[in-house]
Amino acid sequence: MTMNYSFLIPSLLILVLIMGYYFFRPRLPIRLNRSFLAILTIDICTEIFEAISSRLHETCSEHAPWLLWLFGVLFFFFYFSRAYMFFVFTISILDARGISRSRLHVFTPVVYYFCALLALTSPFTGWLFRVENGYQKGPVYFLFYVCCIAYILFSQLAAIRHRKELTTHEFISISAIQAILLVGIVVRALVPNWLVMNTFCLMAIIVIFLSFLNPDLYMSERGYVYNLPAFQALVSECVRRRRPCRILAFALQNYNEHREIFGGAQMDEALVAINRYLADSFRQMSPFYLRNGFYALVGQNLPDLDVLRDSISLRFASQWKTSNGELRMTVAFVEADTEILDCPADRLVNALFLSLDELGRASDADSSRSLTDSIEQITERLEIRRCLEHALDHDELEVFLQPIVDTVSGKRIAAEALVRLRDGQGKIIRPDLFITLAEREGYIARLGEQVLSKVCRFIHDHDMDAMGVRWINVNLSPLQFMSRDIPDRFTAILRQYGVSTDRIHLEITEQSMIDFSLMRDQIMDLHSSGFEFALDDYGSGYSNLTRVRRYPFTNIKIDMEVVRNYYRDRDPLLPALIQAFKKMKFTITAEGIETADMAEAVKEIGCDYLQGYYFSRPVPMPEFAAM
Ligand code: G
Ligand code: G
Ligand code: MN
Repeated sequence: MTMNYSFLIPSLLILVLIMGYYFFRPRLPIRLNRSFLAILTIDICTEIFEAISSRLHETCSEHAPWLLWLFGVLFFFFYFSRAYMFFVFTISILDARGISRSRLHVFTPVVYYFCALLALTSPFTGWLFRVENGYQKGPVYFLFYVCCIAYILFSQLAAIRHRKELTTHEFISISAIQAILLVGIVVRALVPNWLVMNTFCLMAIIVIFLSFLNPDLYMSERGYVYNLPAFQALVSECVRRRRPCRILAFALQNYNEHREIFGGAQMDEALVAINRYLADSFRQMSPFYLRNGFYALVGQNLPDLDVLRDSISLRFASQWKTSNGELRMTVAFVEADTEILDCPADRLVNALFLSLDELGRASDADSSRSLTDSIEQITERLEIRRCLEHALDHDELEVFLQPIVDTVSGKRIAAEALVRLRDGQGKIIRPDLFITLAEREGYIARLGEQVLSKVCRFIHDHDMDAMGVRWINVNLSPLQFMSRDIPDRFTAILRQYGVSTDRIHLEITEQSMIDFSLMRDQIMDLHSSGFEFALDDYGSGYSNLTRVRRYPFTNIKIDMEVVRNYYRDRDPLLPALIQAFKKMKFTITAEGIETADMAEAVKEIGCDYLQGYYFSRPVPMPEFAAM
């Protein structure tokens, strides 16, 4: 049988080209890259041994049998290794996405070990192949196909199992690789002397290269250094494999202000210069541009971080040349050691950004801090989120009520509902902590609805008139207006408890009163359903009276800081303002009343309602009912 080398030789040449490219371009020290190098190497070896053994087969009468045995064994050994390596590569992709290994992966190498052993022992057993007038198939030669097909199946199963964690593009690429390999096996079985499997392997390698290893996927758009996805991949691999890795990150201080003053083009030039400086000066490390003027250097055996920091500080003491002149920037550093920190990679990266954000805004140049504090902060935030999720799921948010007192009668006339959350030990978590978190992470709508439901249940269960309580104020976050159906949902909740809308006043803080038309529409909608509105914390934000008049507020709550300032200085501004508001038919509530004197002072200038610790702190609902 004569062999056809016209597929094999071009494949080999292209492989050498890809290999050269791989070494020439920058590459991250992660497992994905090493697996790819392993595939390339094993594939090149397989092809070389296939070429040699095919040639030996054609000219077998001229060679000693041991030579045929040797290259036969080498060929089969590498052939099995290649099939296995393609599978290992699929696992590395999953690994790079932080997908943990399953039980499947424990026994998958077994097929490979078995086949490799079969190849290595063939000279003694003759099971896989024999040397007899060239190569002859042994009784278990079919395992040659079984092994390849098994690993193709394993790869595809792993991809299907983790379909959700992969992007569509990744999933399609992995599937395409398996399809190409499978077609290769079939063609090879049909026409073994064409040596065509190598071409299909090459195609698979090209798909891998284009989809997963193209260095441009991992390089910063301004060149020379890696980007954020590369940083996440490297750090998560170090953390997961407990590979010691040290990070020196730094922030260009006031980066955004610099960008505004000097312009994007100039700043980009400076960043390119910085990238180049980092890539040239710290060759033994991986330099990254993260975002927003944040950089990081990562290395396994970094030299002393202090020395590194000093050398960067020194460089930043002088200018960066741009085409229009020179730019000077200050930096501040964050240091981290993944071994010492011992926390999940995504938390580490979040904490790093938290620190860099702070340092980027601060002005103490060349300062340096360790990541430990930010990690604690992030951990605390996660704990708060856990408690919040639990409370939302189990209807366990607490609502406290603080009385609002009528200045004329001196009796309570209303209340403000204030949400409370407890941690695992029953300690109250500060509302400003969990409300901003709820707003940032998308829990605020559920939180608001649970508070409203509990307030409505309270109204339903009690004789409000007997308690002298005419309405209850409920705080609204501006983010709650982002869902279109808030008017419907609110009226539905009231209907469920048979509460009429005039029992509920909705508070919106002055700071959140940005002009945003959806919010205005929704407020108008809610207002026409009968809800009244109060403007909360007046005087703490931009006091634009024109804007206030565009909304249907009936009550204005003077911020406690403003009340306190008036009580101290008796500045005539507040009385004048209150007179103006009263002419506009607003009622006025003074917040933060802590003493009888304060109550007297604000009563004199015309406030209608008072709220504060002097009358009562916010208290649990049963306590409020018993007052
Ligand atoms: O009592 P206290 O520390 O809870 O209030 C802190 C802040 O939390 C207040 O400014 C108040 O507006 C806000 N807040 C309290 N309860 C709620 C609520 O149910 N929803 C929203 N959006 N904010 C609330
Ligand atoms: O921002 P808003 O007005 O919605 O929140 C009211 C906040 O003010 C709540 O945190 C409440 O606990 C607090 N508060 C209420 N009365 C007083 C008071 O007399 N003194 C102080 N320091 N805080 C008060
Ligand atoms: Mn309020």
